[in-house]
Amino acid sequence: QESGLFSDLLLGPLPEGCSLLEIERITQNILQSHLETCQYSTEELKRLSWTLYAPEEIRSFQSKSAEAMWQMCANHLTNAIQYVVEFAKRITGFMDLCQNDQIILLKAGCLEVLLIRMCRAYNSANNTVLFDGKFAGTQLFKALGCDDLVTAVFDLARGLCRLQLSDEEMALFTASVLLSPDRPWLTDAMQVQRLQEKVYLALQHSFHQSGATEEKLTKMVSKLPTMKSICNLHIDKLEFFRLVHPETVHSFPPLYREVFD
Ligand code: CLR
Repeated sequence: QESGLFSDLLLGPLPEGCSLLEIERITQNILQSHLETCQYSTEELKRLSWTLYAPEEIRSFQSKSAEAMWQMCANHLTNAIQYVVEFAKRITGFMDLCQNDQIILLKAGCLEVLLIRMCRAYNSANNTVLFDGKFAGTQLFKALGCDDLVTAVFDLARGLCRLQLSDEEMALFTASVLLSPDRPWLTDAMQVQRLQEKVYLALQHSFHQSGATEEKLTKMVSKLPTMKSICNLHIDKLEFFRLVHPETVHSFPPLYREVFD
């Protein structure tokens, strides 16, 4: 475990006005916000994790129309996005941003946050994820006609799962992803950057305290490009689906359309 004066020196000075006390306050605020808005408690997920779909149920999902399956997934994603919005609102400092910037950060970051959160609801022992009350493998989503996207999402979940993030690490990581100052069209990117720096320090601090190595943080950060490409692939798939079924996309939840369409 690396700790003490050398690692403090390597981490560099804390930004102005960011004492250890403040870092601890930020950590508690973000951890609590995460726990209150993560949709399923760890115990609930554990209890559900062996509730699998039966073969005939899987077949019935597979024989749904693409429209019906897209609609169902869009509904579930929209529901999950609402929890991410609630998470953001509870982060100290987020509500101090202008409304324009709040919306930009949420639109740009909510799917990435969901992809990170997904690993809580993912079982790597059998490559399944919680979907509509039971655990489902990739084949259940066949009717979407997006096998490459679905496989990429599951692969990412498996990779993130391997890191065995604690709730505190996940809370701080999702918050720092949400508070990315490089999103296009931000009015006050500096204000976002100051917030993100503090969250990132809290994340580093959390790693040092738990005895985790810098390598874990590096691995987490190295997943970001994959997440970005999954977000882009999702936009592409939606665009193509809209060409074929414009009326279905029209009936997707307004929040889903506002974020992705
Ligand atoms: C992510 C973590 C959230 C709860 C949640 C809700 C909906 C789930 C999502 C999680 C994981 C990914 C998911 C999604 C519904 C459909 C989607 C299973 C568990 C799959 C990968 C299909 C995406 C297809 C697109 C074309 C819409 O707290």
